[in-house]
Amino acid sequence: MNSLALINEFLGQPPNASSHGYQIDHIIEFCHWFMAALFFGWSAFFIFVLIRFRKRVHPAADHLGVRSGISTHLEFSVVLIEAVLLLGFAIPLWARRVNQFPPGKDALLVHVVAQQFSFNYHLPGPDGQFGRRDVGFVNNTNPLGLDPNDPAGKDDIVTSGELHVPVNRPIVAELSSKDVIHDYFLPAMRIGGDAIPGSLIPIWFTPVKTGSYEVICAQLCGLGHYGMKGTLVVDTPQDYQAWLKERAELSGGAQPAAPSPSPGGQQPQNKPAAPAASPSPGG
Ligand SMILES: [Cu+2]
Repeated sequence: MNSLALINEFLGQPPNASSHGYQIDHIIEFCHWFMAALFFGWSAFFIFVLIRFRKRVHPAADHLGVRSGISTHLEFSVVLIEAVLLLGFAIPLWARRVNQFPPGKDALLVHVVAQQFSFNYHLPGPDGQFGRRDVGFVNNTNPLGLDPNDPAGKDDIVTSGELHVPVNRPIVAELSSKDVIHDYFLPAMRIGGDAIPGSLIPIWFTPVKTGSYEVICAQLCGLGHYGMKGTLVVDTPQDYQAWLKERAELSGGAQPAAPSPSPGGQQPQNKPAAPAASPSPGG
């Protein structure tokens, strides 16, 4: 077992399954060894000071203090190492995540819509185009509010809880939320991002190992937060196509009966009607 696997196991991290994850593991690993060195270094210094300046040998206080420059050099080295970690590794790694998205054609785009307490997924289906969504169409059978009148949305795939992705292909997940702030976290992929109502936040990663991985919500989002888990299944391209086909058939069969909004701009039937007269507080 190498030191990386050792630290991972110690921290309870699942093994990395994404192309960039080893870089994050290296930073985590280095930080932990560095902190361990600081811990032992400062502990040894503390014990040294207790003995060296004990009262029996120094009955009167020495107000001049330390005259050697060694502590300054030590402090400066620690600051330097921390600056190199931050400026040389952490910030460039983060910048690559947020600035260098894979080109559109190579990547697979998935819309992830969080809600209390599950993650919904919206895929474009065989036509490669996402159908329009509107909050007015949201109901129990149409959790994402797909517009039933938009032809681009007819073949769209909407699923909840489990997402399949093909291996070795960049995945861009565009995060949003229907209610409160959630966080779409894929520990094995070493990536995560907040899902914020009213925002679209893209994250990307490339899975490099097939298998089944845990998806968790990493923001305390309500009473059911502890159970807000899902599964990311990384498939071979063949298995992924089979899953897509299966989902497309299921979605096609279960397409919500169009609650077509009438041309007059009336609310869809399923949406609770606004109260005619809301009691004004204190009125
Ligand atoms: Cu949540």
